[in-house]
Amino acid sequence: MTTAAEFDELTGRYAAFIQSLGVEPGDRVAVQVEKSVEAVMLYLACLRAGVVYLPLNTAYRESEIAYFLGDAAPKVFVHSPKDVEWVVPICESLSLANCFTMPPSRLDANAKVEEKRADWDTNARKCPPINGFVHRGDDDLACILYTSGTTGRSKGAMLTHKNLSSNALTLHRAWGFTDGDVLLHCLPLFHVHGLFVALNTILLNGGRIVFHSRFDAVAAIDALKKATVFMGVPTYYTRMLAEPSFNAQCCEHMRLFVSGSAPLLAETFEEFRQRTGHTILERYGMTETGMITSNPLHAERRGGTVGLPLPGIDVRVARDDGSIAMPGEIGHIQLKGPNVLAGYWQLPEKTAEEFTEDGYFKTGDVGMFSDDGYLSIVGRSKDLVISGGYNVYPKEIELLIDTLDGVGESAVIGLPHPDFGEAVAAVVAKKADAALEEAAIISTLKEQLANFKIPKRVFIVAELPRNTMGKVQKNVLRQQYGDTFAPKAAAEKV
Ligand code: MLC
Ligand code: AMP
Repeated sequence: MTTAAEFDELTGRYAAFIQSLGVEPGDRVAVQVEKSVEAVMLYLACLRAGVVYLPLNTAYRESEIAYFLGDAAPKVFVHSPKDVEWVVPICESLSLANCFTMPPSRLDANAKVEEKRADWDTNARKCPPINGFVHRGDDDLACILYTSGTTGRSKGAMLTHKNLSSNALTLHRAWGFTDGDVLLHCLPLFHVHGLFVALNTILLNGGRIVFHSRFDAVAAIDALKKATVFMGVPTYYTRMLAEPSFNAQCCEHMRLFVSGSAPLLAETFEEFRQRTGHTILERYGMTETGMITSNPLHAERRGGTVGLPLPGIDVRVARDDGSIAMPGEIGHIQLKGPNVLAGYWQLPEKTAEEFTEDGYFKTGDVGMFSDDGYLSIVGRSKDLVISGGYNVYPKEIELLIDTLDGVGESAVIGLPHPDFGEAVAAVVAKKADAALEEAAIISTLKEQLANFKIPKRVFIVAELPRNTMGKVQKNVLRQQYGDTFAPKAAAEKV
């Protein structure tokens, strides 16, 4: 167990170590490490030292990391010791001298000297802690989180201290955090959900955290008896429901279950209520904006909706011509508020494109308000697949598949999947006479892309369907391959 006093002291030491490396306010510290208490302390130490924290998904591969480090030009990179072999050459090529390792749990006394020399925690613990924190203003950058883009190029969302603090304060109030709350934390630490929504609210509460390094349904169910609040993506809920032993008794001490990052199916919402007596509270957000809407804590939590705009956030649904849609009318979801990002890192033009002329951020989600103000998301205007809560932009994968020998063109789509909600699949049109194999394409992609982006199936075809304008009809493909992962189809394939 780590106490609050230890946290205070150790984040002070980590912050002092950051300063000793010559990292100044505004400089970036990039981090790609497994989930651990030390990783949480590093995040907080960056905020205390006034530097910009840049977390990276542990699934990212060498070429992806090379891009992020090249783009963000951090002063420090903290990574997993298992990746040393490929990290060192990247850092050398970028003249990034301050590279440290952070293993999933603290180095034991028997660790080799060379491991300790590079180990972040071993070095940082030697520094006398800083007092307090380096003052930063509301509009100063706190974090950069990369999010993939429809063009295939990832963009760094620049989040300010105001973005983080306003959202944490709002959620803390909206979800009724109180003395004695204990959060069961199973989410990854490199995305908005696990890092800001879950951590910031419970830290603000001064509450305890039951900390799991990854989500495991059986372990999570067992830990619910020690917790009062749980947050997860819909896959966490379907996996818990798949455990026959999961019932109301397991949730006796629980006060609140929150779901987000991807659509919660109506059947999951209902089954959870029947099995546990708890109504999941669904909320909606984005990397660029933190949380936007939430179902209410005390009033009706309406399944199939993402609830009401959070206090202080102005959410509207706009028609194609920019005018405001009526309740019940589908349109583009846009918002304004203290939670909206400062812009994309070094991409002022891209930033401008994502805002309307009157300053509303365009989410790329399509939805509608009910008469009484509940928002429903009915689709996306952006070509995006959300798999197990991770965003996958088809363009990035298509660009890579199209470079492979024998490929004419490709279309990457999301298909309904019982575990991940949506799963990535690729339809590849081969060149005449080319011999393409699904397994070979998948294994080539695995070398270059994070595992959650790898298509679960690749279908090889002679040509892709097109409309009269010549545009590939992804809707036709989604229909054609729609039952690929349906339980029945999967059973037949075995
Ligand atoms: C893992 N795999 C996935 C996957 N996660 N495939 C598709 N989608 C995913 N999300 C694959 C791996 O590549 C591997 O394939 C196999 O599944 C097993 O890997 P694993 O690591 O053992 O999987 P597991 O631990 O079970 O992880 C699944 C998961 C995890 C659902 C628990 O993905 C997860 O924790 N997702 C949460 C994502 C999240 O935090 N999103 C928030 C974004 S913030 P193979 O072939 O190698 O065996 C955001 C804003 C907001 O969206 O509103 O919150
Ligand atoms: P990210 O870029 O990872 O932050 O993902 C943001 C996207 O996740 C949003 O634009 C939505 O498309 C989606 N999303 C988040 N929460 C929900 C939800 N509760 N229901 C449906 N989609 C959601």
